[in-house]
Amino acid sequence: LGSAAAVASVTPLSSALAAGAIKPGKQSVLLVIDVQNCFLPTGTLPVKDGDQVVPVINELSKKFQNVVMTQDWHPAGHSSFASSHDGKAPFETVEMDYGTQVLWPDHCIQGTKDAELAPGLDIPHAQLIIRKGWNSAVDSYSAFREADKKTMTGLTGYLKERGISDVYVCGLATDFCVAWSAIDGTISEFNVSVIEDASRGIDLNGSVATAWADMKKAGIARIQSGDFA
Ligand code: VGL
Ligand code: ZN
Repeated sequence: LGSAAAVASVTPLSSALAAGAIKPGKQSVLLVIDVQNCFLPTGTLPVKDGDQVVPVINELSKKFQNVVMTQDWHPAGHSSFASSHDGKAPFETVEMDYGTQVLWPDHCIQGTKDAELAPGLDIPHAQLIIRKGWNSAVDSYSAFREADKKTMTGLTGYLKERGISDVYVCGLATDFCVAWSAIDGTISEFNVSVIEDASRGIDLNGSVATAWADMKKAGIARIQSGDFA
């Protein structure tokens, strides 16, 4: 009958990262992006299967001492809303001072139920919730820096002051707030990884594939929740 040696001989060699290799320490943070009602399938800017990240992130968060979350947090009439631009529909674009802006349905309005964190999210030890997109004239996909590419949110300083060097990003949406946060994290000189199965994308015209290519170019590791010990 099958000996231990026979079993060992078929151990796969393919995985770049051994399952269970990552053990986050005090220099690591889990950055949970925009897991809010607005981005769940029943929200105002639904992300397909967005609700499926919730149990994955809950389990993952138990492996981190440090957890920071973000909340997309727009005033009514925000300039990223199609409803603020005459003749524009959601998912069209407009030119702003700071570049091309995708226009969205009204979403994540400050103080509304839609903007609340997903009710299933269970991360009592999260230490900071950073709200972004509150400037009515400037969007902020990134947790680190507004879309003008100049105005910092304060997250870089917070993490550096706490001695954190390794940032693990997950949440919604892979191709917008997750990717922009990850890339800005590398600009702030953190070691950044994105946890693919703890994230979901919106995918406008192939934007998920573009985001992964851009993140690869930036040196960001593409990992899975199963890569953690
Ligand atoms: C997001 C579009 C608009 C996101 C936020 O969280 O990815 N996307 N606002
Ligand atoms: Zn938004």
